[in-house]
Amino acid sequence: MSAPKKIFGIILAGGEGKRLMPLTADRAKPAVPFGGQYRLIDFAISNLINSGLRQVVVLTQYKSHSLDRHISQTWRMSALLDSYVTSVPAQQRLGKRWFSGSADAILQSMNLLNDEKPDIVVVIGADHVYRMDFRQMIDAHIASGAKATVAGIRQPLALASQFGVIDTDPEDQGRIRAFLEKPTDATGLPDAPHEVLASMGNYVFDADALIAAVETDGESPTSGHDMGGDIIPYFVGRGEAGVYDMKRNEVPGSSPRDRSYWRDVGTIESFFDAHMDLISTLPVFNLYNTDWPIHSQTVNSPPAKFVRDSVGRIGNAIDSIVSLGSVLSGTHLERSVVGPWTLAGGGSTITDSVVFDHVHVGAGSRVHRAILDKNVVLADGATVGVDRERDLARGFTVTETGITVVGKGLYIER
Ligand code: ADQ
Repeated sequence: MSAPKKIFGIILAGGEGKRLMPLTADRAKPAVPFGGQYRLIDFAISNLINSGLRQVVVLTQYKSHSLDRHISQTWRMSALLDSYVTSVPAQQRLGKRWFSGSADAILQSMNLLNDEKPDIVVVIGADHVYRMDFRQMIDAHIASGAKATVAGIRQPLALASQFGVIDTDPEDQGRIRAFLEKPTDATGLPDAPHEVLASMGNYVFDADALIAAVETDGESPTSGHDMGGDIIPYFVGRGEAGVYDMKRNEVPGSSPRDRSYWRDVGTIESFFDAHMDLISTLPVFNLYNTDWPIHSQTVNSPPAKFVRDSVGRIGNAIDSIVSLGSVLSGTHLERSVVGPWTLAGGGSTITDSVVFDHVHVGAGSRVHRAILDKNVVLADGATVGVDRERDLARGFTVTETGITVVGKGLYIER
């Protein structure tokens, strides 16, 4: 039997997340709150830790303060074990410049690989909601003999321009024969013309091959220094890239429904839809799988509370998630996710919405199909998501399907 491989995890967390504005106005996309008490990066880190990885670095860059704080507060306990999860900010190790792309982020962090000398490097994005057992992907990578393995999942053809699209050799389904980053003219799969095999942005590499690839890429003046745009095509061109199909993935304790759950939450619409997935009665993504916990900051907060207000109106919640520290006093909440320490007053209604932490919803106000960022305050009797034109006139973002987004700390008048 061969000796166990030493595995090192790198989470790429330096992207801007422009399409999630205004939620990314002053935080990095991986630090955007999700599902009440989590932040997006908790899904990536939990998947790696639950898969047995013990050394994980998070490469940060853009507006990283709240992300760094969250990582150190949530994951500091692991320092007691033979393991660590640390965030590493851009340090301009190769001259006075920030990361020019995700491959450059790895090149500039080469000291970490030189110190640890791993055999295998798992490189993943930080902005997806999913459940994945990376042990299976690592085993498949080693068994295949590929130098780079890309995780793939089927997605609608209409979304092909948002993803790296994988084309496999029909004679050898494991090998990638072409990889196109965000093509505008993709064609569907032979057995499913309306679908493509999309890259999930998660990769497993032989460490020495990854080092050689990013160093070669670093010397190219024409490269975009991007993992999807440059590094994966480099391996494909050499016939050294394989695919790991997410459908094979079975995570301990998950039901057949949520087994292959994966969502890119890069847009307001998909971010909103992923929340609605959480609150369905039989969730396609189940947070209650104790065999595969999604770890987050344990806030020292009292339980959520639902009470009548001073005139006897009932505070209740249906098909919803309510986080610790929140109090619904005479409020009706339906099909919504509420973060920690949010207070809602008598006679208010919140429907089909995502409310972050420390939001104050005044008495008699109404919130519908809206995302309210942290510290938003609604005056008594105020409305959001009810009148599209008024929301636009007040400077709020309103998506094509009518989701109103209110940025951090805004005060909404009646
Ligand atoms: P995108 O998500 O569009 O596509 P990108 O913007 O490079 O690609 O982000 C990938 C990850 O790298 C994100 O977690 C981001 O935060 C991080 N990142 C980006 N620039 C960085 C930098 N300069 N420093 C550190 N981290 C950085 C990718 C793949 C596609 C794939 C989709 C799946 O390129 O092939 O289909 O993910 O969503």
